[in-house]
Amino acid sequence: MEEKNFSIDPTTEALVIKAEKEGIETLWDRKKIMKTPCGFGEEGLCCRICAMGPCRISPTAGKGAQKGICGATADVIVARNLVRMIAGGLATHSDHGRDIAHVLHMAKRDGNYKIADEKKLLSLAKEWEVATENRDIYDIAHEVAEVALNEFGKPFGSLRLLERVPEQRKQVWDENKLKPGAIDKEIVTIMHSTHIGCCADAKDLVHKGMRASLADGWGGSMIGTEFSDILFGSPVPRETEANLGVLEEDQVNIIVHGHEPSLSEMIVLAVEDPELLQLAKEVGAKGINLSGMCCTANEVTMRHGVKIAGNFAQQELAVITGAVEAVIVDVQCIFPALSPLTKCYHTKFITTSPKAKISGATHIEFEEEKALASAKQIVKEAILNFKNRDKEKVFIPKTKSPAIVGYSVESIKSQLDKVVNSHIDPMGTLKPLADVIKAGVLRGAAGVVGCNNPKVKHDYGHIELMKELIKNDVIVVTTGCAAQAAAKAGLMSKEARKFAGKGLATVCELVDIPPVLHMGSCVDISRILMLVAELAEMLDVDMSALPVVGAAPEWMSEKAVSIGTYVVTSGIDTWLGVAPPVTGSAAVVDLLTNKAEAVVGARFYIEPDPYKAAQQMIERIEEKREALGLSL
Ligand code: XCC
Ligand code: SF4
Repeated sequence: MEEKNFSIDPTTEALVIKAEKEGIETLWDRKKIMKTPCGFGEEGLCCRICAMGPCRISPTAGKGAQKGICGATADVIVARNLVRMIAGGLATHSDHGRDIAHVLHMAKRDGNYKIADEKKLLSLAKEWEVATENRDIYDIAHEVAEVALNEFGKPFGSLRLLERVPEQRKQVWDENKLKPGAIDKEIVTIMHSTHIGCCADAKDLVHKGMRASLADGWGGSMIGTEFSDILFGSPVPRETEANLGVLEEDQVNIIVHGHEPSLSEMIVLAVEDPELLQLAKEVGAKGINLSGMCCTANEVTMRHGVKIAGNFAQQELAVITGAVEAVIVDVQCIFPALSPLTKCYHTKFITTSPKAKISGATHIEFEEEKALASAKQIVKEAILNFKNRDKEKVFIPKTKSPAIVGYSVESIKSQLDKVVNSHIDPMGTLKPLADVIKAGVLRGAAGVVGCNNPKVKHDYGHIELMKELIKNDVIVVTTGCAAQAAAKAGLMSKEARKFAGKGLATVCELVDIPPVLHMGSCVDISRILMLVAELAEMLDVDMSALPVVGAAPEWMSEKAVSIGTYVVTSGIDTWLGVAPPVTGSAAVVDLLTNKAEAVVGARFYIEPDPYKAAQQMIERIEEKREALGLSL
């Protein structure tokens, strides 16, 4: 790694230098070896859907293959590849949601998993017409869970949670046949329609992708969020710290990494177990220090203030500190590289999900029925590993930042109530937020979400974009690895007001919030959807009319493709910092970045430069304000 220009995070630089000295590779080394990416793949023009191929076509070069062997055109190949990515993302988020619903289904008063937010459960029961009177709360929970589980495979009708959108949006979806059916069915339909010799119409394929994506945001992801809140509590604002400096030299360091809170919640309990704490002392540690990476970190920081060790691109670096006793993972966004890497240090790499076994890792299956016992066993392994730490190899960067996290829609409302409407008559609505947007004190709101991707300087895309937006009085809500970038950069501390424009700074002061709000993990983008839906209802307009925009500056996963698509299909313009593999088809690019607007009222923008993207987002916000006749 000669050029050290791959991250704006000082811990990242420092640890990559350490890795180099120790002869250890990181994602940036592997990226370099990869050289130029395959041009066909990058443009979406490689099809390996059947064994007559793979077919790689060059429609623009004017020579070589113009069509696949079956006759599939560039438009068809690109669209099929894109919607398969959507199906992949939808499957991943939704299977997570399903798992959480299963956990609620087995929750018991005297079990490992209990109900933490009865109010939310009861309101969901009411919404789904589950009887609540004179019933045991656990019976209600089990029936609500069953209703949710049926959303995955029901033979008729569309999804119940779609009822949450304002009338105007329902109409858009009705008119354009965009309402998805059962969640699993949407995935199956895409896999079927993209099989060799099935759907060969790019427009129709993209339409299918848009419809399916709604089953993610307003289906599987939303179930994930709702049920996690019911089981583990709806987040409220709390303090935490972020970046690799949260690791402690004299403690057993355990990192939870992955996505589903069912595992991490139990680890949170296990590290507080007096016997295990005693054991930690016996092995010479001062305590057990738990921190998280990726969305698991977001889940446990939102609900317990567990510290954030870092985001996606930092998972290897955590191990390279030499100070981590165990990395405990479940599903998604886990580098297979952690397996050989952890062998170069003393770190135990523990997989726990039957869905994500990784060769070379220690697999301790996390059994939900015996959840706490499994969690304790896993933590014990970590403690016993403390003695194997090689002090010579330890280097923990000092950098960390304070952050306030925990902004669920409910907590945003109660925060607004606290100050704006004083203590007389709490409204429990977003009205104060709608009012400051109407008045122009805030110009609008932006959701900045998504991953890290070595095609973008680590965290640069997120941070520069967020700073530009808040400087211009656009409040930022964020989830996923983008949220962790913000926490690390200090944008979630109260002091971050100094980066905000005058209007936003005033609101932050009045309402006592940072200018960038952590709303959770990636499934929690469903919280952002609900926020926008309620805001639209408040102003009695369609969601697409609001001065609200979305962005994924450093996205990389199929999940992100599904997210971007459901955000656009929900009427919110979305900026991507990395081009998706669709540029091989002018028609598909035109559908996504232009024609979509006539159908759903929003479209994609592709803009790698965060300053330009911010400018475009602000312009779009101002256009929407003008159309609504809001103050200039
Ligand atoms: Fe994964 Fe959810 Fe992306 Fe981060 S933001 S890299 S998908 S952890 Ni979801
Ligand atoms: Fe080639 Fe068509 Fe088969 Fe794809 S489906 S590999 S384009 S023959």
